[in-house]
Amino acid sequence: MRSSSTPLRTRLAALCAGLAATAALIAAGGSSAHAADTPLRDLAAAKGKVIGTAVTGSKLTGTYGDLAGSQFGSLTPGNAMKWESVEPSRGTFNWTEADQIVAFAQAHGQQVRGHTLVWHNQNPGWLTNGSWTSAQLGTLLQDHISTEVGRYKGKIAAWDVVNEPFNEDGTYRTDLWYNGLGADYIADALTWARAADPAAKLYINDYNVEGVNAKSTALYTLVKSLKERGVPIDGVGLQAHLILGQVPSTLQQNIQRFADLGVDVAITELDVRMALPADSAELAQQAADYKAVTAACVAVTRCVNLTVWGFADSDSWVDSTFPGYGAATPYDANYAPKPAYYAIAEALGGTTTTPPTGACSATYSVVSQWNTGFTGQVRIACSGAALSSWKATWTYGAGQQVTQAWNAACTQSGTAVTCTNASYNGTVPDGGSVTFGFNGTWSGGNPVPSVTLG
Ligand code: G2I
Repeated sequence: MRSSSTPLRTRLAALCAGLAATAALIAAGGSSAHAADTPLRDLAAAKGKVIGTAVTGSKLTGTYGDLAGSQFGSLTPGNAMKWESVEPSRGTFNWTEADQIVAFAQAHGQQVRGHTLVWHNQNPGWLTNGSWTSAQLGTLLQDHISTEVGRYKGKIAAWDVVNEPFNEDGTYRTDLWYNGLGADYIADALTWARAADPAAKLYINDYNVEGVNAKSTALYTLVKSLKERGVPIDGVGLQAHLILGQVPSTLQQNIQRFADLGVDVAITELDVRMALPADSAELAQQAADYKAVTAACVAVTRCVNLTVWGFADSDSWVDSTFPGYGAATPYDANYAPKPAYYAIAEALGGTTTTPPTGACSATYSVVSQWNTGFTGQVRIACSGAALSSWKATWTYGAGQQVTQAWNAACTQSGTAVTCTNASYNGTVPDGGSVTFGFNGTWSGGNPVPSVTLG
């Protein structure tokens, strides 16, 4: 696209300039190019682990799709495989999103963790509002499991067969299933799932079972007894919806005690929520929390998978569920990796040159362009770091010339442009951004330059 002069290439250059953007990262205390770092899925594989993320099928394009496909070795449908999603009306099935996620995973060499078959939540109204005998309920459940597991037979690495069966005190949750079928709904569901796909690993999954406590001990006792009875149970899922600074000190010990029962363990829904707005201290603590959880999984051979419940802050259940809390995932809402991302990478044995204190990035874009002129802008955004003054520099490769700037003082010498903050916008707070604009001239081509922040 550089220095092109034919009409077609000129049009292409203009199009590219309008669409493309480039970013330079500066990190507090150092610099790095995160794009060159080894993807998390490769780091995890080298440790004998799989790292995964929950996903929404409709979002699997653009940057979201690129990151989901390149950084993660397994995908969990966040909602698409739940009963209300797949059978909204009795006997009427909708597999569209689930199929899409499975196809995406196959195209990207990823595993799929099926989620979830038996749960107290997100069941269709026709099921929860119905009045069923125990026998009818059992048949409905068996049919549901046979149909869904059968549909994806051979394509699902692991199923969260039973989700959230316990109360906090370790008693059984008195939901539709327990009330209608008794505690053996769990053994029956596992048995039906095994019959429908003998190759899939079958899990029981719950929250607040990460540390050793009454709830996790009830789960431990259940898994032990299922094993003793010969019921098919292959794994335990620890959801790990954590609060900042509250990784249980007994996490690794708890993972190990399940492993010692002869089952796999997965961290299935990891996120770490914090009070908003996120500041650099919180983001550093969050990085430490992600690192501790990842390290605990790495330390136990049978901890086979670590999945984050959404990889970007724009795709998390937390913000709407806990008003005032959020920023729970490893990427910010603009898909920039946060300190937590680098912390996971480091716990998986990766070396990153970015300190876990965050970074600021500059993004150049062409806002509009006409025959010989254009308007450009640069957005400087910080996450986990902050600036009290800034300077953005770039080199034009196709003879462009800045003629006028606003919200910055810009000078151009030859092809080199230097822009510094105005008196009123030198501060870029952690989690904030500053934008400045300029007009310029171009001819032949207007490629987007790389901006350096310093
Ligand atoms: O609640 C967090 C997770 C706890 N463990 C089991 C997971 O399956 C659960 O996931 C969340 C989804 O991430 C949310 O996306 O489950 C929520 C429901 O309990 C999901 O939220 C629901 C909203 O409540 C609905 O309003 C919405 O229609 O997502 C639905 C689909 O976007």
